[in-house]
Amino acid sequence: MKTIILLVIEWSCVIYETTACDPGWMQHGDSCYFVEIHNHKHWFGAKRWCESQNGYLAAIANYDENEFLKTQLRRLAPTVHIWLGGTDIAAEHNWVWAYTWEPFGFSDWNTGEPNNAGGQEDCLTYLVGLYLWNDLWCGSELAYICEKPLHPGLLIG
Ligand SMILES: [Ca+2]
Ligand SMILES: [Ca+2]
Repeated sequence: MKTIILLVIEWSCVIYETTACDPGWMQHGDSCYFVEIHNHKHWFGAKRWCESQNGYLAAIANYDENEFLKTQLRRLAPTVHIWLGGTDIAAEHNWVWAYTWEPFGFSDWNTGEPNNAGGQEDCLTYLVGLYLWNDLWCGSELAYICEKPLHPGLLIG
């Protein structure tokens, strides 16, 4: 009987370890997210930082993931727009997630966006406060959201 109880405890520990995100990262579904609201970077710098953490600039697959991130942003209340991992830098109006180069399957553009204002808006943001999507000049220094798989080795957008 004692052996069985010990086995159950060990089993629980294994489950806990494989379902936890790193400290400071938030779990939703099969991903972990890190929202950086103080250390602002341009889109390429933010992308590089996420990659240095074995992640990528967040790629939003569906309504549920989008609502989760909006809820976190309302709570954290960043004071600038927030970079996401979408871009049309390779081909104007062809929006893809830089992580996979797959086209958007879901979008949440603000009214009138993407407008490629000034002919130079190629990177995806959440608008501060509204948290609807906008295209913006990639060189803007903004907050950003990184994402990485909950289970390393699985590729999940
Ligand atoms: Ca553009
Ligand atoms: Ca725009």
